[in-house]
Amino acid sequence: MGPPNEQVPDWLSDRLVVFPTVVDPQTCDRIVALGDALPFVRGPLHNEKTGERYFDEHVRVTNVSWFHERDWLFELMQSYARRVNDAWGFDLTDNDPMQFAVYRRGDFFEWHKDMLRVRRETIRKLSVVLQLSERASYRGGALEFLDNDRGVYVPDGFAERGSVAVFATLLKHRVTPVKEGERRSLTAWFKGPPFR
Ligand SMILES: O=C(O)CCC(=O)C(=O)O
Repeated sequence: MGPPNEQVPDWLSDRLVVFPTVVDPQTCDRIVALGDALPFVRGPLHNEKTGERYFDEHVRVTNVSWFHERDWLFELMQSYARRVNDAWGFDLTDNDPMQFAVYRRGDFFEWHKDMLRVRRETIRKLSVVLQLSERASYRGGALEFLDNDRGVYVPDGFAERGSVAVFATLLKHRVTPVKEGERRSLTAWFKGPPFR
């Protein structure tokens, strides 16, 4: 296990922090068992301007289930948001349900931002993603980030099971198609009043 953000380049480190292999395998197993037991639905998309849900198989193919409780799992995810936010200082007052995602062979999620432009009381400001699958158990399925000037960054450390990525919701990211095996992840979003 390395220190957080060892590998993230300077130009991205104000929008992305990676904590390599911080969640132990037993906890990952427990989360997978809980997530797999929940009802799955097709992973939705949201219209950036209206917030309306829609589906587009050219942009996203994944099945997801939802954790609604503010329990130990929420607190685990929140602890990483807090560690990063001590430095970033976003006003965080709220959260969305947490998303447990399963990417099977051929599944993917194209470039997108988690922050919508819809005016609401609270907006998503921080995304926290936990990698739940062993690196060797699937091929493809990489979480990648895009900066319009600098190009694509793939945090290699995040591919290890138990790794956590925390990023600003304006940062474009994608999950490349899974070529073999299955990949599972858990995502939490932390929200606060719109930026002024
Ligand atoms: O599964 C992941 O690694 C990321 C999921 C994601 O990008 C999202 O749900 O917005």
